[in-house]
Amino acid sequence: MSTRGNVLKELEENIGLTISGEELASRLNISRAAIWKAIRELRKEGYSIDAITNKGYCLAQDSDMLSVEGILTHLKEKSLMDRIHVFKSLESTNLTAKKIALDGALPGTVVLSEEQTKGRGRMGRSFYSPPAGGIYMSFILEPRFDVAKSVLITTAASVAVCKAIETITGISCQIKWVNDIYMGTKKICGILTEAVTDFESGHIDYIILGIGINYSTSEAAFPKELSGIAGSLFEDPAGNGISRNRLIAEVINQVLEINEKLESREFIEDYKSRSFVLGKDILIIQTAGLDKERNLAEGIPATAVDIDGDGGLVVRYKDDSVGTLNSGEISIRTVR
Ligand code: BT5
Repeated sequence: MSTRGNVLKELEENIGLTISGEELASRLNISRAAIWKAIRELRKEGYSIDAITNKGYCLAQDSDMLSVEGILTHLKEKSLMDRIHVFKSLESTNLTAKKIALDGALPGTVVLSEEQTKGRGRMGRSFYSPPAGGIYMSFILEPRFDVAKSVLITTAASVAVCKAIETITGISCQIKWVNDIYMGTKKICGILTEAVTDFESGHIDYIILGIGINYSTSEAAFPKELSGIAGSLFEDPAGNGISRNRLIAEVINQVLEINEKLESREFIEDYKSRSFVLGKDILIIQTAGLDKERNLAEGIPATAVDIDGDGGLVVRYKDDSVGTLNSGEISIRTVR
């Protein structure tokens, strides 16, 4: 790690506390001049670091700059450090993750960006991703088994994100099948799972799991068309003093843990208990197929009755027949 990285790691591990230049220099086995140079570099990047005479340096408690070092402090698996990549601005973290996967990036790699200029949702929709206050991240994952089950990965990831949010912030969220996470009536997170396929063999090489969380994006930062739809975990731009790095690390911890145990499907019960769709009357909006126009306008009324072992939504139609929705081509609206 560079001197800058080492100094940042020490400051992140002691966020809100003052460490003397002498202490830093001896821990890192470098000169005090080198420490000072690194501090200047970090300040230039935007870190708020106080230099307190005769005491030392202190990274402000409410510092919320995304960094590998800040994430690493809270990461269970420290060896993943080299697989975390933080960018200032990207079109889409899913797109970059796909590109680096094709260039040989290892499973477990995570791509993050402060903002996305073309954040993607499902079915050609967009995910609004302004800078400051958002978390936009994509995992490169190995397809563990039949990828037709990719809805299972989305299901598992929804549980992982809810658990991470709960652990770090104490806020409980609910899941709308299949990929939306809500706090109260507002969507605060969306998940997009995509496959990277070998063009010749058709074999799925990687799964790209993209997660977008509105952490402390202000109401005013959302475009008009999202008002009443999108919300954020925190109104306070400083996220109530909890850094995004901390939540990101916990999301990584939880996603990797749940992904290891995907086949056991243990998380399905957890998913069900967080689902706000089960037991409700819904409209199935079929966005693919011949009936597109009609279905978009009217939807098919049904009742959501269960989540099956593959993350599919079991529904009962008005004629009492039962079916399962597995496709990502379907979205659901709760009847108001
Ligand atoms: C999603 O699609 O919700 C999946 C979003 C995945 C975003 C992540 S961010 C990291 C990674 N890189 C990417 O490029 N994407 C992933 P969908 O279910 O299709 O929902 C899209 C709809 O949600 C839009 O049509 C809007 O109505 C609404 N929406 C857009 N931006 C939003 C936001 N920031 N917060 C809440 N709702 C939003």
